Amino acid sequence: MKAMLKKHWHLAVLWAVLAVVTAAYVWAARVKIVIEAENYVSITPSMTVGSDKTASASKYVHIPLRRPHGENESGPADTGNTVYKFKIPVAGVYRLWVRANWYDSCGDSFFVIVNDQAQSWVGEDGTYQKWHWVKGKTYQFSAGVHSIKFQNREDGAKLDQFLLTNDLRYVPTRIEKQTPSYIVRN
Ligand SMILES: [Ca+2]
Repeated sequence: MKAMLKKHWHLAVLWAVLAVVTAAYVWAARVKIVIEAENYVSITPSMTVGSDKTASASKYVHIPLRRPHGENESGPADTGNTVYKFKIPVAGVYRLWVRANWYDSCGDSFFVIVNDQAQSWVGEDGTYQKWHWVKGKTYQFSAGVHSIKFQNREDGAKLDQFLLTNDLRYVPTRIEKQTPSYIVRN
């Protein structure tokens, strides 16, 4: 055994090096982009900024409650929205997460419009009146600059932060740190 180890020690070294390189590559390819909702490129009413000490950086954006609060499927009263731009470093499938606070079951979602094209939505998860992370859909991104728009779908919906990650197993649980290096400001 000793003789065999002596003979093949270079294979063990090679294996160890390969393991480290592979781990480093997998780690480097993992991307998490976090943007504060109030750190938008543009904002269109009725989307507006609100203050709350329990929100990250004490600010959020929201579609204010209307009187009367929308309780039917008549559709949103306006196209109030915020737009964000960000840099995707590695092409792939990314999961959207939003840190949201919904008023009730008639105020618990946003339209999500990626690159002014695909319209989808996020929300309707059944948790109300508290900040929490809501799992969104997945989107295919090429490497480069992209945009995302959160648009009025129901009044009473608040957005604190959102997150995009190509680590599809990642589940955010608390306030995340904003990642300025991925944020495009124009
Ligand atoms: Ca915030």
